[in-house]
Amino acid sequence: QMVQMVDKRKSVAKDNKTDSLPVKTLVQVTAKPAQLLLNASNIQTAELLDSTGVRKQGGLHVVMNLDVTHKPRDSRALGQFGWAAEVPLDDLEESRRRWSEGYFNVFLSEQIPVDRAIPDTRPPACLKKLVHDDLPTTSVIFCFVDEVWSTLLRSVHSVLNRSPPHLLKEILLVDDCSTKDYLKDKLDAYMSQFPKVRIIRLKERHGLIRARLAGAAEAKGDVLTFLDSHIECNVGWLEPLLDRVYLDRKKVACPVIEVINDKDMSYVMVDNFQRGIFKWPLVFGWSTLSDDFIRKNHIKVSDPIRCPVMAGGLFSIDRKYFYELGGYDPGLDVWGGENMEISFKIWMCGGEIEIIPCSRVGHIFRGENPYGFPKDRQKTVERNLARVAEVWLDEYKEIFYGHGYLHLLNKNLIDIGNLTAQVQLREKLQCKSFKWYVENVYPELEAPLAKAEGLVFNIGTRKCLVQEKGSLSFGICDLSKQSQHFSYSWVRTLHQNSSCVSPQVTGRGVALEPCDSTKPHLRWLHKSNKFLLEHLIAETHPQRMCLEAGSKGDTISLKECDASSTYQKWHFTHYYAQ
Ligand code: LR7
Ligand code: MN
Repeated sequence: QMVQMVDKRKSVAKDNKTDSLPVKTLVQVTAKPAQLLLNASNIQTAELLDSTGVRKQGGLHVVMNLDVTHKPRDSRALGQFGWAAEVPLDDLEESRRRWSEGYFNVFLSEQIPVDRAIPDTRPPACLKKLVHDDLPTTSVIFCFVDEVWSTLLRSVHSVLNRSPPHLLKEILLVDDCSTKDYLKDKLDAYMSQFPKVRIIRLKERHGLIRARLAGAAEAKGDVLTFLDSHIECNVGWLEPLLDRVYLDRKKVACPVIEVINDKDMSYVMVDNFQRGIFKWPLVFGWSTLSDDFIRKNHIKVSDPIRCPVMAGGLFSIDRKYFYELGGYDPGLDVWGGENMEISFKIWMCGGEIEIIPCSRVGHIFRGENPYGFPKDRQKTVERNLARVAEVWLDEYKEIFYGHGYLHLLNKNLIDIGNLTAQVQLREKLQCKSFKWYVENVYPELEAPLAKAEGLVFNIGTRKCLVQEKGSLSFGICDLSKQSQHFSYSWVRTLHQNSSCVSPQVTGRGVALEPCDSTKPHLRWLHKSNKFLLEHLIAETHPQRMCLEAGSKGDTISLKECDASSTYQKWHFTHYYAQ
């Protein structure tokens, strides 16, 4: 039976490292759930449940697995068992007024016990799964700014109540310079009853990225576990995460992130087989594994799922490994982009990111940030993303910029800060290329390096653009001639190799000059259905200027755009994106 207990999952190909691990003693996940049988119709009137959460009598309809806190549960308490709570009519006004304190139902949250039970949403197979008996310890790091009192407490209680004490080294609360009074003396006093909880106070607002780094610097556990400050850890959440790190210190383990409803505070189970992905321009999202993929790879609901990127807020990572990776880029400000940074870094520099279905944590998803940004929110996030793109995306960064971020290329207007240390780190760690990442970790990503390429056919002259000895002309279209191959890039340049088509300073001529993605005058607007090649700098001018072929098919120049002129219509052989 021992052999059967060894981790032999191969959720995605190439995950065979763990097979060779020696078999050590395996133990049951400590949060062996109490099976709670509830009578759905009786629950409103039920008195206290016994210490395991089991009610002894009654007609039993609903079967739920709840956690094993050894305290009686008041089944009448609001939100108990993760059920939806309702605001009494008389309090609607107040609950609406207080919404913006956290951008969720702060009023309701306050009425819900800080240590409520929630349904055990783990796939049934998890209950039989064993973990190693010599798991590493962890420091749990919560950083927060002006977090709502009740949710901060519920987050901490869920960790204290549902983590095996011998694995929980400490809980570090990093206060990112909150302004709320209750987060000062009152919080100190409250937390002083828990010897494992330590509060670290930052003297100035650092943002969540540097706040996490400050927490990590103080941590003494073998593993760092980062959590948002409005979560509820489910039963048995910790051991499966630590077990993955134990199996391979370069595995970074994320729980399944479930939903604590912002309106009624109910705990909602999420679908299985979801992985973290991104779309351009580096926008995080979830994607469900296809049935086909699940079948072909024999993936079971309890198997780890390899993720191209993590959501960001909730994960366990070996402490020393975190530092080997250089932690986060400390140049990232406040919020955003750090999940992309750490994800690319982990994969490209030899690690792996997994979602562990047997580990589940609820999170309040909010429509807005309940705290201010020291600088403009949009500018902060896009600056962070530009740093990540510059350091990690190689030639693919043009795709990022091409999706609405061309203005970030104007280094005179936007200062994304110094990247030397990050670039050096990538060299020192000998990380793989982004091309490798796309091909091996996230092959589903659509990442064509040009928007269009091939011959540039002019509809009026029926000839193709040619580059000869550094100048532009026309010729009979011939795919076999490299001199006729051009690309239309994501940064909107029309180029052949590193020579870009550029309007001349004087007159209306067009020439070639070395490409430089930061130069706005090298940008052209072209859509496959509009055919024009419009000079982008002209966008703001009263007269829009477009590339036009001379009617004899030998000259090329800039003319006022005229959508009816076939001499201004151009077509590439291949289009990869609109
Ligand atoms: O300046 C700040 N200082 C902080 O300490 C800003 C925030 N914070 C704290 C904040 O109090 C909270 O505890 O940092 C934590 C995360 O901030 P949220 O809850 O406002 O972020 P989020 O849940 O909206 O966003 C997700 O993306 C962020 C990008 O930077 C972080 O990675 C969050 O941790 C991350 N949250 C999750 O991954 C939970 C699941 C969300 C999804 C998908
Ligand atoms: Mn959050």
